[in-house]
Amino acid sequence: MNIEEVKKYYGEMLRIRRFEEEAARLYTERKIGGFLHLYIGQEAVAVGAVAAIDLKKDYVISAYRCHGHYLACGGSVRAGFAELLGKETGCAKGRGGSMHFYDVNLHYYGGWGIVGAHVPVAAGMAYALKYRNSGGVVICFIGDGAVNIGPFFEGMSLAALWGLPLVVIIENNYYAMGTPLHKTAPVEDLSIRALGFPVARDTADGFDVFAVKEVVARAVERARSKNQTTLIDVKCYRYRGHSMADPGTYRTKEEIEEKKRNDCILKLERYLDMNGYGDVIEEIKSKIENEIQQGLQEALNDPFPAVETAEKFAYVED
Ligand SMILES: Cc1ncc(C[n+]2csc(CCOP(=O)(O)OP(=O)(O)O)c2C)c(N)n1
Ligand SMILES: [Mg+2]
Repeated sequence: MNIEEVKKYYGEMLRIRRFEEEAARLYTERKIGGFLHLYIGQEAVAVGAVAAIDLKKDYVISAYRCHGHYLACGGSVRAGFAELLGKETGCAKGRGGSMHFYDVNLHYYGGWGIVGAHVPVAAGMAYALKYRNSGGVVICFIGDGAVNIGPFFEGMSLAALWGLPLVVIIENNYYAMGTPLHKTAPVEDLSIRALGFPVARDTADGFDVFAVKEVVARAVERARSKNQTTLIDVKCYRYRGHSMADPGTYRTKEEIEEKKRNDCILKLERYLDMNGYGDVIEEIKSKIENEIQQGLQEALNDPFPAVETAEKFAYVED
């Protein structure tokens, strides 16, 4: 492993985890309205995938567990917290909240609350990139719960038919709310669905940021050079409940502890430690902590939107 890359991805994953831990705290303090779905445990998927693309020309879109994808695309900690808090400085001007992070400048197109609904949107984006000969690719993150829903099939069918530069990543964390994977699919590898469209398929270990990067890079190359769509099953796990309102009675503590032993961040921390970079770990931790605390304080002090603007920004305006 390249040590500079290890440091970079370690920092990026830690940044997401610390953001999520602080978000959980804000939620229990009742400072955040609506739902809050945390990404803790799955950080290697967003960071590994985004490491494989070029955000100058490529685009990212994801579901409602979206804070990690936004941050991995270079989203600001302050604008993220501000969005959760409903502040004017939020990345969606405080109108979207937890499920609707968004930043067109970063090429991050949300943050979608309806399961599977963004797959046809991703196909449309990929169509536009191909039509304009831009050389760009779209990465679309979905959950394992999305592969049984109509829009998934509609988007994938068109992607196959039109040969779209699209990479669909199934973040297969084994659960859709409280429903375990074995109750919704006859196999664990959901990339099997690729055969029916057909599109290319692959799998990756979502606890290993380098493995995710490698597999996504291959798919991106296929999309860029041959306009071929790929469906990737990435095995991962969310340590927290589906949302903050979920007591998680459908799985055991032992199962969660077993998954945590393979944690994507601890793995890189151990690697750095064993190779004599203990001081680097502390440096990265303190840099991230400063960024998190500063962004959080700024967001807490930021203003709420003015009441008279309540109806603005729902639609594009001239
Ligand atoms: C069309 C639709 N049906 C139901 C819901 C309610 N719902 C919200 S999240 C979710 C489970 C999705 O699980 P998965 O796709 O595996 O994503 P994960 O939460 O594991 O990240 C459901 C059924 C919804 N948002 N949209
Ligand atoms: Mg799931």
